[in-house]
Amino acid sequence: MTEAELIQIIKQAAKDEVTELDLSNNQISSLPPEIFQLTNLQSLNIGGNQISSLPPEIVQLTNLQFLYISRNQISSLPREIVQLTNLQFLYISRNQISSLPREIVQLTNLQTLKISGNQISSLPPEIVQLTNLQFLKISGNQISSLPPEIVQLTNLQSLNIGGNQISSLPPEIFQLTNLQSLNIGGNQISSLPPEIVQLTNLQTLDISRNQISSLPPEIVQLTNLQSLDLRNNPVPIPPEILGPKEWYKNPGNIQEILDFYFRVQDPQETEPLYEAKLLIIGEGGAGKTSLAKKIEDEKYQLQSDEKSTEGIDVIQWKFNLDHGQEFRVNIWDFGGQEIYHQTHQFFLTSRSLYALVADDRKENTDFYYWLKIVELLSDNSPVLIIKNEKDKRQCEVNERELRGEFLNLKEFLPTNLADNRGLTEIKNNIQQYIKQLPHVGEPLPKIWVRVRFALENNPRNYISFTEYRDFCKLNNLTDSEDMKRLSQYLHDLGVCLHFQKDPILKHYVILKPEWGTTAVYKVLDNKNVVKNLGCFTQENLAEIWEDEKYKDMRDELLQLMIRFKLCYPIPRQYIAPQLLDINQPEYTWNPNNNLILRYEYDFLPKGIITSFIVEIHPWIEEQKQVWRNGVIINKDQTRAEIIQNYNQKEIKIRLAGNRKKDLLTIITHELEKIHSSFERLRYQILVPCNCKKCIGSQTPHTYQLESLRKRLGAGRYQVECDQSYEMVNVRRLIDDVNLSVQESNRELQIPVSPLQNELDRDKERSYNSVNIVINNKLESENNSMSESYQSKYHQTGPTQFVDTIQSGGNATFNQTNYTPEQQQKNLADAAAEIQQLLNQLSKTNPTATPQEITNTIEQEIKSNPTLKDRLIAALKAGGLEALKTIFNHPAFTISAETIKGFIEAE
Ligand SMILES: Nc1nc2c(ncn2[C@@H]2O[C@H](COP(=O)(O)OP(=O)(O)O)[C@@H](O)[C@H]2O)c(=O)[nH]1
Ligand SMILES: [Mg+2]
Repeated sequence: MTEAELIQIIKQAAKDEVTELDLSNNQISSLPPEIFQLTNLQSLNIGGNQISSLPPEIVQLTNLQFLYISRNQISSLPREIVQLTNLQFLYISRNQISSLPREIVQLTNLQTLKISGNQISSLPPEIVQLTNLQFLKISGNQISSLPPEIVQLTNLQSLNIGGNQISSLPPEIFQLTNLQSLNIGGNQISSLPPEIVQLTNLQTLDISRNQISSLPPEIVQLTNLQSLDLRNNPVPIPPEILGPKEWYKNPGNIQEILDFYFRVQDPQETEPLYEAKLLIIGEGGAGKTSLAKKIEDEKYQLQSDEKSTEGIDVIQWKFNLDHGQEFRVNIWDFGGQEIYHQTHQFFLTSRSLYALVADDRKENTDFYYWLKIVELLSDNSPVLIIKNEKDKRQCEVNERELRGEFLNLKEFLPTNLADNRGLTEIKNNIQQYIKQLPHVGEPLPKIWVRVRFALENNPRNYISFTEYRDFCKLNNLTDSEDMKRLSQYLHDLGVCLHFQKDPILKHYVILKPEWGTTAVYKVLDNKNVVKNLGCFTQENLAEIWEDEKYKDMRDELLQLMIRFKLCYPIPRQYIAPQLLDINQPEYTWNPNNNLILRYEYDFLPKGIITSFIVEIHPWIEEQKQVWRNGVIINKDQTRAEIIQNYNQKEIKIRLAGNRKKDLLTIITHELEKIHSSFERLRYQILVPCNCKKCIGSQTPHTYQLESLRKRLGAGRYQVECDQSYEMVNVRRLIDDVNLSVQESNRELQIPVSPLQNELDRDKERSYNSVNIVINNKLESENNSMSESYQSKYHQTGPTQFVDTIQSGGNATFNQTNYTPEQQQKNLADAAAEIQQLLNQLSKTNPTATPQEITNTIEQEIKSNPTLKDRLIAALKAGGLEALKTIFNHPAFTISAETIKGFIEAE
């Protein structure tokens, strides 16, 4: 905004005698004196500008109640500000203020004071006299202690002192009984005093990023507490339970956190689990299988024609710890084929030890790839490099260079497996490093360990969830929530597979993950499937999985493939995109008026484009324009071309047609979902220039999205094009590609676009068309009425509708589109929509109260006439029982009676 424009606005405001003025985010660097004549102002927002000082004349705005000056460059407040005694809300966050004037005490009406992100090292003691304060936020400063007098702020409801240098809390703080929210994350607090119990109104407590190693038992008495963030503290609670690593996501379920913690506090109740994974990786033929076998048994004879490993083999190796306890190592031996790379993200887990076997006979092309992928997926787990010198040949590895780049590289160990040279050293090192893995040996509930032991000694490849429940009961684990928690924990540890959210797979606990993966890879390794460029049929599967151990589980194995994003259905067959033709098919493309976006990766793991193809498959042009490195999608007269160039480490997107922006949003959303499964994936999004010269060009100048955002954040609203030297508007560049939402917020956003819903529905429909009929055994396993009712409708996806054919226990596949009675379809469709809504809720707001959930559903019913009609139909056909089925969700309990009330009211 130019100075003249600003003065114009102020003049107008004076004329209109406005009481509110919003001048935020306008690149204003100083306030013109005219503004201080707007004495009617009650609210002034000048946030997000480049104002470096606030003139004393501000005092003239005596009616101000709300003053927002956050995100400027103000280094000190004028003393006069304290005369604005009508102020109730004062926001001065993210400036460069190093101290507050003592006289601030005069602002006796202040209710909200936010001064986070400044350089304040101590609070004036007088602040405690602001007894009307309800919200106080002083996070991100350099405060090392709070005055005991803080107790006087009796009206405080929310106190945020996160990100300071506070090492202990004054006991007086616990007398602030009106506190509902307390954030002390990111300090140096090492204990939480029992007095916390006095904060009976507390709803949210954030103590993440501190040094807390124990919790006072009293904390369970805080019955209003709904959210407890303990992430990044040395507490003996597995990170899976504490919650997702991303700070901006909600922490884990508080009940689970407290349950777990207090159970493990009782030594009678716990036992350490000494168990961890060793993953052996490297190229085919490097000697991985030989190494695994040699670790297990030194006398193992090398095989001259060792058949190369299919899928994954898991071998157990046990050794004794110093205090006699047995340590169990699960050695995972990976087949080296490239085709397996796509499932790595499911198995290369953190909290594991890695052994990368190097063999210098051939060029180690994949060597670097492996190190990168471990770095990417496994949260800096330690890696040992085993230099397999096969006889006397030297294995050259550039140690120094690799150590410089990969900080998780621990040791380089030479060996010759033929005569066991170096083997003892390797085993010693494995023991050393595996013992030190985080969370190894931490106490676990005794019953968990017992169930784990029982499962481990079960020779079967998989058991049904009902059998799993029986196992648990047999071992005194009776709480059904706890059963699920344990299977989740074991799944996270990589001990077994249990996809709790998958409508088919949730019915099984796969005790031997290698059984599942080997089966899956049998398909991808199959000669016919390879010859047919990834295309296969039910008949092929029946043949590939004819073995006894797979026969009864074909549906589930196929579902596992879909879960792993290894294939997608098209009418009468399936496509595994990794095996598609490498050559780009012929197609026409109109280069006029394209929207272009590029992803540039620091390191591009394999499998991103093929996963993307699976995700977007319903919209593939004629189900034909797809190849191993790219795809054309066609939706509502809009086409998009998405091509991966592996060597350039980039994915290029071009769109043509009417709804380019909408379609691009879907594409970026799907890509980002895939990216988020790689913990440390780094990439740039390149946004095309829209200046006169670049617009419509196939080779426009591009800007990094991230630097555009930074630019905006720093209040720079224009940027020069490198090709035309024209100045272009930064915000418009970002808006052009629909990426205006902050990266970190994108996750939190529910993708509400109708187009996204359409894709999700089309996907479900596509999986439905497979029309898998689950074995009858499933039906008999579900003992509760509503669950078995539900399983009919939820088999391959949340929107599944299946026409159940009693097929004598065998899986039958039926290619016809479903044509059952309309009533049932209504029920299935309504269930699908509701499940989707609930899944979304469970992700975005896992701690939603029952009231919040019902409100959301009520709104959805009101605003979605189709859903309403379906629900009415379902209610008519199936009564309350039908509603119970529809609203059955693992994360939430919803009262069907209440829902019935809504529907009837509508
Ligand atoms: N002479 C010799 N042969 C080895 C050594 N390590 C592995 N081999 C042989 O190399 C071949 C491939 O080994 P294997 O363990 O199957 O490799 P993988 O594909 O990485 O699992 C087999 O024939 C092994 O017997 C070694 O140290 N010395
Ligand atoms: Mg092998």
